[in-house]
Amino acid sequence: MRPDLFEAPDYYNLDDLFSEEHLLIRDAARQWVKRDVSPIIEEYAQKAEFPKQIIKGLAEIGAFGPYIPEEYGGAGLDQISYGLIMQEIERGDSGVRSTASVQSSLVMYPIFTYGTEEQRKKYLPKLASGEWMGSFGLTEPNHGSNPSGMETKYKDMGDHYLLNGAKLWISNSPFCDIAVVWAKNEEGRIHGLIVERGMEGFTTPETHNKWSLRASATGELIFDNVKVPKENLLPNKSGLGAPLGCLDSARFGIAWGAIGAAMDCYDTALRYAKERVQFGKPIAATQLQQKKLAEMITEITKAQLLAFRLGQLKNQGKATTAQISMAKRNNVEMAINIAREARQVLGGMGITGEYSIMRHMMNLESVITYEGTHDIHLLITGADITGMPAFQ
Ligand code: TGC
Ligand code: FAD
Repeated sequence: MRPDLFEAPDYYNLDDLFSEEHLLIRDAARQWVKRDVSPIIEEYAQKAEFPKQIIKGLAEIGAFGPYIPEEYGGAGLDQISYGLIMQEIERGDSGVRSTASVQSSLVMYPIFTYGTEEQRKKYLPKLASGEWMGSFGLTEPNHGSNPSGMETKYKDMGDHYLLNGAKLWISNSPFCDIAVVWAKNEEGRIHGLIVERGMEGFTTPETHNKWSLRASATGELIFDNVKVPKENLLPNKSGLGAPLGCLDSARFGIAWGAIGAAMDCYDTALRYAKERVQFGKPIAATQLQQKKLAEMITEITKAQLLAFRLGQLKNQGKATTAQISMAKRNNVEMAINIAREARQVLGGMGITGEYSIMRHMMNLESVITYEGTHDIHLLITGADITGMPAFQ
């Protein structure tokens, strides 16, 4: 892969709206991605392997639990900082951002929000430092968009719970130390349980042959009569609302992250178009390529404004699930469209690993599906504005 020459577009001077702290945090993440992610990520994506050596760096830039209070090892930052960190990481690779999203929003968030003080103290500092890595098990082979139908269940055995079932498509599963798993009790009520690697009957086979998110490890979580200690149940919220609350946080991060992938594709295409000469002039001087580039920067700017306002609302505790859905849906679609257009600007070179665009494009096929598909987010908006859920 070529040297990382990324220059971030800021067409509407959004930097004026960020605090000094936001800019410092963002720039630290940006420099880290340039130094430690860009030079190696293509090779890891090609060989379909998660680069474990970057875990320490992710922890150092505050990517694990940015908004978790410092007393639990988090960075104690606001939501806009969280968004900016996700944006910068996904500028490097969506799969790396996935690892950070899962650790922060889907593992640390539920332990912090629904867990006991003992659970917070036991797990959060180790997750924040990257000493332990977590995964989040909601999706099942028969229940993706409709998690309320989940079949994974646990039984109260007196001194422990007995957990049975299977989760599919789980980011970080092959190497996770713990998994936050959503399962039904005997009354059919959904609860979160912390399952630790090494518990008998718990296995995490890897899912191979992915054409997307190749630098992120994905797998299953299989529970075959796993004895889970009673103190591993997250007691402070139950029902589908508990995992959906985590998804609000992760989807917010994705709305920002997708901007990073789009910015990288745009920046790459702009530079290439200025340098590539055909018919005696740079292709950037042709109207057709300018149309592509001008539309890209317009869409990126709109997405940045949407994310910024959502960040303000989230900081105030006012962002609704439907507002988060709209931003996730809009920004991921924006990014995938830009990746496709940017790939064309590079002609044949666009399909090679010399440039990041094709990797972003393939990654975004997962991003547009996970954390709620593009369709499901449209239906969430539809239900919100009409008051008539059309899921069933
Ligand atoms: P519905 O009837 O709407 O709601 C059930 C209960 O939950 C409450 N609720 C929420 N609570 C807190 N926060 C939210 N955001 C909430 N949304 C809903 C709701 O009030 C209700 O409470 P109660 O007390 O009345 O029971 O549920 P539904 O079954 O109709 O489903 C709605 C739907 C389709 C929107 C939901 O199931 C959904 O979002 N499906 C998509 C599934 C999904 O996004 N899965 C993601 C899996 S994790 C993942 O993909 C990680 S990728 C990680 C990475 O690598 O980055
Ligand atoms: P389905 O729900 O079967 O959907 C198939 C199609 O039907 C989609 O187009 C969908 O939009 C459409 N559809 C479904 N319902 C409706 C409806 N009511 N109306 C109209 N159309 C509908 N899950 C986790 O729990 N943890 C993870 O860490 C995780 N990581 C992932 C990593 C990757 C790389 C991928 C690809 C997925 C991951 N997922 C994870 C799972 C992800 O959340 C699901 O794939 C997603 O929610 C969709 O579920 P599904 O794949 O079963 O598709």
